[in-house]
Amino acid sequence: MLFQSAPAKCDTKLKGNSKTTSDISQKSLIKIAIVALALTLSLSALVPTSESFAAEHIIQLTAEETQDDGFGNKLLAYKMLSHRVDGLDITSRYSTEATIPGPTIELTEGDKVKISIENAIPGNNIPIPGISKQVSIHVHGVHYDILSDGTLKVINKNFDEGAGAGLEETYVIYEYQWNVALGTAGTWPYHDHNFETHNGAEHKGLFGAIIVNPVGVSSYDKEYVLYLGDDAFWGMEINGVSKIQSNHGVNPTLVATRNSNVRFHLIALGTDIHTFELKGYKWIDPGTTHRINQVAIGPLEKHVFSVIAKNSTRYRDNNLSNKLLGMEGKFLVQ
Ligand SMILES: [Cu+2]
Repeated sequence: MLFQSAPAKCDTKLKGNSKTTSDISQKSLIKIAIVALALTLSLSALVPTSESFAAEHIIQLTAEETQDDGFGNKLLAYKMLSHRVDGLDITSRYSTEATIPGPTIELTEGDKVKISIENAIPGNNIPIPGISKQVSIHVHGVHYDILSDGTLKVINKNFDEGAGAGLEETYVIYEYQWNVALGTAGTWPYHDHNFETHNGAEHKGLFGAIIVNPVGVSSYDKEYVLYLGDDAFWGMEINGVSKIQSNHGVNPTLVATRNSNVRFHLIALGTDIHTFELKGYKWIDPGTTHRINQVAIGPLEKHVFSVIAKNSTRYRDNNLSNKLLGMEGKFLVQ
């Protein structure tokens, strides 16, 4: 779209000139031709490669029951069954297990996504009046119509938009369509909205993130996705080259090579306000020229920044109650 709209702008500019071509000397015409050529060349440098622009993603997730959380509660987790980008199978970059956090899905502005959810939680297809057993995918940031909201009918007024027995509808698999429109670049959470209540089971482990990159974004050696829960970080890392996702779980140890360029994606879940610190590091506060060494982040806020990995340290939440709960992890530079 950038490419298509730009030549139109160029046309407008030339047509908008009150002089007709006969009024313009040959010299001026040559000048205009050179400018137009330079403009076309500079714009064509912005044209992305086919694999990163307007790609079609076909994604299949399941939601599964995992281990006991230590208090007799079963946790739930998303698992990537299949991810194809314009037909290319990239499923091997994800864990073969259901993980908390769920898979991080990397997209580029301009992409289109068809993403389905299958419910693999035992007993999910037997309706119980007043209780939803559906699981869904409700995403933030990207565009979609009401049928892809991933909520129950009591919220969206259309359907119970998930897999399993809902309050009214029962589906084995439910598919959503996302339009990764221009202007949606950023890191956004997705989560269940339908399990047991209309608020869903994000707190039981059904959450993940999408990273929407602008076209032509610089690449990073590692990406760390850290969710700030009310009592722990949940996180994972992504190798910038192989795109393999690893080190999932609570307060994960994040690993980097010395002098590599790494990017942190912080997403706050739950209800607490956090003060994130990466001790010994400073970074640019996005949208400003300020260098900061910690950041306050509240429910559903996000903060994305990059640093050059120099020294091993710890990341932590400096808010007293969260600090007392041990909300911290290692950042190992090797
Ligand atoms: Cu949400």
